[in-house]
Amino acid sequence: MGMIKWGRRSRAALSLTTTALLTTTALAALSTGAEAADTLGSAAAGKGRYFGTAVAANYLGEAPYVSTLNTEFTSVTPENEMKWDAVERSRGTFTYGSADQIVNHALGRGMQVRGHTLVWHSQLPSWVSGLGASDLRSAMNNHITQVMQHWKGKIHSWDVVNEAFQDGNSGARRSSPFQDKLGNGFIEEAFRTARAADPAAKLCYNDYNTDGVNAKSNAVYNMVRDFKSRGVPIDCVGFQSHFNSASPVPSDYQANLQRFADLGVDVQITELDIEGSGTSQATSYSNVVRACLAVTRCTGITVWGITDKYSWRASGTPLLFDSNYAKKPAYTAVLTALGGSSDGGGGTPGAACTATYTKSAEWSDRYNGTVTVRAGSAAISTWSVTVTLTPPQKVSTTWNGTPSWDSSGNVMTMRPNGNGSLAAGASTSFGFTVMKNGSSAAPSIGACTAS
Ligand code: 9MR
Repeated sequence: MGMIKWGRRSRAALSLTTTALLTTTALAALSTGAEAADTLGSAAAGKGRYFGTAVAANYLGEAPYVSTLNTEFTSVTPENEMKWDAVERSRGTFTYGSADQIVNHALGRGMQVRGHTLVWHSQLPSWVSGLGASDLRSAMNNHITQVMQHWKGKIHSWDVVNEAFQDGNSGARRSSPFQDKLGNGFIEEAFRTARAADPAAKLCYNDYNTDGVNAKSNAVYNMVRDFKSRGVPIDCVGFQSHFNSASPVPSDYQANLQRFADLGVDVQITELDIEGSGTSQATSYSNVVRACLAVTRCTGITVWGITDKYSWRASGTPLLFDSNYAKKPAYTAVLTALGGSSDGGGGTPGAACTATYTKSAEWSDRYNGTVTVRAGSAAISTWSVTVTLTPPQKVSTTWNGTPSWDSSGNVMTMRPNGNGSLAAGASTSFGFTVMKNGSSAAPSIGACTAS
């Protein structure tokens, strides 16, 4: 943790010159007593489900990434490391190193692994697209067989075929080397080959824009119904669930999951992320979790990344942890929807706080910052706020709070000195001196977390 030596002292009130203002709000979940705080994984397990995340091998050396992963999640999906271009970049040469890193990390900690993905038109090496039909058929079947056998018995569910249907109203298959050269039968063939390669793995079809009832999901539905009626092996359907304002959580999301489940397959939410922030993002996340819990065969939820910092659409801040790994209101909403409790007890239903930053003084070599923490419409018993600096800035002094630091030394989490309780609407403030070391950048203030 702290790599920095701390000096702390009290100061009299500062004269405030407001030159910067940042406000963030966090909602804290219902607290059920003095037991330890739940995690996403433990709360989901209480409902008989896994709670997973996409993981990138690149970040497994980053301490807060790994600690958040290990604490909160019970399933992982390699974000890119099992795709065709990662594991068989040239024909017949298989490279499993990065994916193995993720698989070993997960299995060593009792997490499940989702395999993603075997047959997909994207991230496909050009040697595959260049093959003629009969060569392509054997390359596809060999790829499925080799990759599945490498992790035989270790993968909970495989996305055997990914995104094979077109967007829009046609209900048609997407053009791809597989579709164009092998015809409609390629999906069935891929599933049959997959069943033979690792009979213990659940075999999923995975797609996006199939989250509500629409032409595309109808086409997938008809395919799954046909597979079930003819005994083609399929165990699950993945609903990616990438949402934003142009593509919000559909009102018939639950009904759509249910109609697939009624065909006799499991349903899984496989790549959930929802662009937005604050309460509206939190509400959408909560709706997704509630929908899954209402469908008996919805066996788990995977979010498409841990932190907004590394999201494939980072600018939309679509995940549960902000770029400083602070829990967002969406996190609390998910935990609450899963029936979990977000603190160690003593919290108040609806507890919330805001954190407002001002630069209160400035000199050539340093500036002072003040953060005012204000309780929302309910009393709170404690709070925490993250303050992230721009390196090589360093904090030299703090007052009116107890700081702790992440391993980078750039992210300070401030908690109260002693009793942190605040009446509804009441405020307190803490302060710090930032040595500029060449950068006058304002700190970024993360979500205020209250309980
Ligand atoms: O998140 C993945 C990103 O890092 C890759 O650059 C991208 C390449 O296609 O794939 C992203 O993951 C996709 C997933 O594999 C399939 N569904 C859509 C996901 C988001 O694009």
